[in-house]
Amino acid sequence: MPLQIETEKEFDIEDLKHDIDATRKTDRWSEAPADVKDLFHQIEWNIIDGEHAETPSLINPALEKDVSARTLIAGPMATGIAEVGRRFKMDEYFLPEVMMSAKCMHAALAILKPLIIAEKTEEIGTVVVGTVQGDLHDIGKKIVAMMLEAAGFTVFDLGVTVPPEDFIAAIKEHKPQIVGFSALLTTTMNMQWETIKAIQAEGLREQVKVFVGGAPISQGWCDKIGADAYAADALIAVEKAKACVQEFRDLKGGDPALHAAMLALDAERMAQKAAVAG
Ligand code: B1M
Repeated sequence: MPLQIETEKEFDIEDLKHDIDATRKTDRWSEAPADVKDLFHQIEWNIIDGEHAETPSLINPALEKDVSARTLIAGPMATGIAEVGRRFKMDEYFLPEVMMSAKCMHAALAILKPLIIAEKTEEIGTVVVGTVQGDLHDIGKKIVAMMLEAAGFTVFDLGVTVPPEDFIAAIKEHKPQIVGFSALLTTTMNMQWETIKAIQAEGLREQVKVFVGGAPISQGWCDKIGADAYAADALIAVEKAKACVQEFRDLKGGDPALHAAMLALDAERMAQKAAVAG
């Protein structure tokens, strides 16, 4: 069976045509009190409009109304940045607008991070995370890192565009049970695999469990590259990380057949490269 390498999750083009206003009819915050609902709409639009200087003046009042940091992240912040992504994909937004929206997300996360981390009550393990080499996206990885910390992990966040050798150095230095790679681009997801191979070549693969995540990543990709766990979002990452430290040996390192096919494909690619190089 030929190996299918997925490059992107499927989008329905009809869905992408709909502005967030169209979904307003469904009244997404219907369970919230009217004043909170209004704030949620403002936070969502603050992110879509990229008005980062105003972000704290919306986040703080929401917290004062006893809205939790987690609700803000999973609610209006998530829907706001998702709409930015949709507009970018439909060429309604360009890079400068996306950068302004990312600044709003960072401004909000700076306020929310200490509140999330204050939830930490126990010490259950160590995790090293980073966004793989070539990739600058870090909003989702920061959320994953702070949720892991709240759950009791000590987290070493290596930042963005992290080369394999930096992951290797961090594994040697911090001796984590888990190392996590985030990738948001179809062009950088392969760096997750390159990093696993580098860790393996260094003789460290047996010492760590490898977690992968990011918008284009899937369980199928995780299985092919021989990673141990895929998490679609921060909460799943936390659940799997907790299970991992409790049942360390049970995570499986991908699907053996798919991984073997991937290795064969890689060997073929390397042979072709070598032939071209002379
Ligand atoms: Co970029 N970008 N971007 N961008 N950007 C995407 C990813 C894109 C899908 C937009 C689109 O076309 N709709 C598209 C990728 C398309 C593709 O690869 N097929 C894209 C592109 C093309 C680009 C550039 C190439 C644009 C250009 O230059 N022409 C460029 C690349 C730069 C680079 O990295 N080398 C670029 C740049 C940027 C900005 C710098 C402007 C900015 C990033 C700022 C920053 O992060 N500091 C940006 C942004 C903001 C986005 C979108 C709009 C939003 C990403 C985001 O923060 N989402 C994004 C659109 C989208 O994703 N739909 C897009 C919110 C966040 C909470 O979700 O990151 O998915 P996410 O994280 C989730 C899960 O994925 C998971 O948990 C998180 C929380 O629930 N998760 C993990 C993530 N990491 C995990 C790790 C784990 C486990 C779970 O374990 C280790």
